[in-house]
Amino acid sequence: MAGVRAETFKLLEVIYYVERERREYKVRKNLLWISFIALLILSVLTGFSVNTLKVSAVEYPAIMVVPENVIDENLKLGENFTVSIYTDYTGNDVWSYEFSLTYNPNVLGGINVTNGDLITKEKDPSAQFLPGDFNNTKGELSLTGAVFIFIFPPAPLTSGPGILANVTFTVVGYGTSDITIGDDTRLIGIKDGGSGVKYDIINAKRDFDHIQHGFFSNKILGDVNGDGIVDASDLFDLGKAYGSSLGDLNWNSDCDFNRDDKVDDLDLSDLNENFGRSVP
Ligand SMILES: [Ca+2]
Ligand SMILES: [Ca+2]
Repeated sequence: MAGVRAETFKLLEVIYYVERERREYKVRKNLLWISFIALLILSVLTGFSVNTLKVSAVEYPAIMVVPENVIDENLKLGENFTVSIYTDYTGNDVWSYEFSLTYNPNVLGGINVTNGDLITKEKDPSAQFLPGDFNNTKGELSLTGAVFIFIFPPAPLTSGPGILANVTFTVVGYGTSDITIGDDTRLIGIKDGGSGVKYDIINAKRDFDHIQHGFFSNKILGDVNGDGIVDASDLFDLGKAYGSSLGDLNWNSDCDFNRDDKVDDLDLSDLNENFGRSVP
């Protein structure tokens, strides 16, 4: 009898031990899950904040031509259009800007540059706009800028985003033109509320990947070689570049009518639609 009791007791002890182990395992497992989920949440949050930083203007300020692409076959000789030079910078230490542009003088002629809304007399009476000159033989707008004049610090400052300037072109030919922001382009700030040092918030030479150039085309979509007619020779060129992406050996930007850095069915369908058309 005593032996049976001892055996039962032993068995109970084993059951208790197993049960305790099971519970501890469960707790450990739960803990593991909790830390796993916490880690997951943390990584998602971290990833999210990294993504937010990437798109945040302050963290990645840019100077850009807006609109980036002016693609319009109706912009024929003598028609005008205007692009803005814009910054998405949201900091409040902006003191001055300067920029230059180059373009294809066979297609575009610069006719007017006016100050934007970033550095204006409304913001501070000391604002001065210094327009550059167009050289329509070379296709250049020389350094154009605006600045808050000051003698004693603190300097008047403003905050972005805003338009540096508006540039109006007239169409002088049939074809395409890059509208390229020059290396000497800068958005300039002054630290410590206008009492500190001047510094380049954006410097086109240093921060070339913070610059978005512009593009113009009045070619008929499909006219790869720009001879004013969409025909078999354009189809031949597109065939050679078909399936390529920017940077590929057979890449040809003239075949990328919708400017999405790929030559594919979308471009082929543009060519198809206009096949046989020519400039009047
Ligand atoms: Ca052609
Ligand atoms: Ca394309």
